[in-house]
Amino acid sequence: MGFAVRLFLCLHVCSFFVDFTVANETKDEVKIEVIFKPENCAKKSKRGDLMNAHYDGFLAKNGSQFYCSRSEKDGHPKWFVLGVGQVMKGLDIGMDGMCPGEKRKLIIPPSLGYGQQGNEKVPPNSTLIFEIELYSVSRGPRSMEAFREMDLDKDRSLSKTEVKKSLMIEYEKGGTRRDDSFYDAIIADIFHKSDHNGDGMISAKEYNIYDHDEL
Ligand SMILES: [Ca+2]
Ligand SMILES: [Ca+2]
Repeated sequence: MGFAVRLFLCLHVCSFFVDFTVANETKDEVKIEVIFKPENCAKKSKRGDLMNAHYDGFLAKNGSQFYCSRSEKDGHPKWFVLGVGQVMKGLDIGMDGMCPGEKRKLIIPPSLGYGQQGNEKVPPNSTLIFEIELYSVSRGPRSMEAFREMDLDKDRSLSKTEVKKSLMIEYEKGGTRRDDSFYDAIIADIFHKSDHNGDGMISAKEYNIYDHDEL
């Protein structure tokens, strides 16, 4: 339960991550420089893991900073799922195989970053430099185990009621009551992102973004 709920929270919190254009030049790659690696690294990040990290983004051409997660909104480290397009391609690639506590510098070509368009802070065709500190790696937030736990009536589909029940367990652990509007906002966001065919249910297929075929 915890993982799934945390993923939902992540989708909620990480809405600043955008979809990025896929690389069209195969020779482009991310350069990875390991700045610090903890001695003890039993668990390395891989696709599908829930990541918690701080990062700073700079333009390679003049070193100016265009992004800093520390000064963004609440300043908490960002949550996202690795390897599924919640962050730009270059971060998905460059943060693979990373240990909790590790620091990396990534040099990301435009094709794996903001591309030809750029964004409001990044000019078109910019090579990007990211300095990353990874705090935690959690396994498989979208595991089938988590899905089955949430799917109370076992119809292989998550209704809004089922999602709400799992959110309530998570949010009201400490005994704090939340009102309906609190949950309605989160649930609307979750369904907006996961209910691709708009039928008001999150099917196993819609939920399972890792191409597993266990169901
Ligand atoms: Ca169900
Ligand atoms: Ca659906």
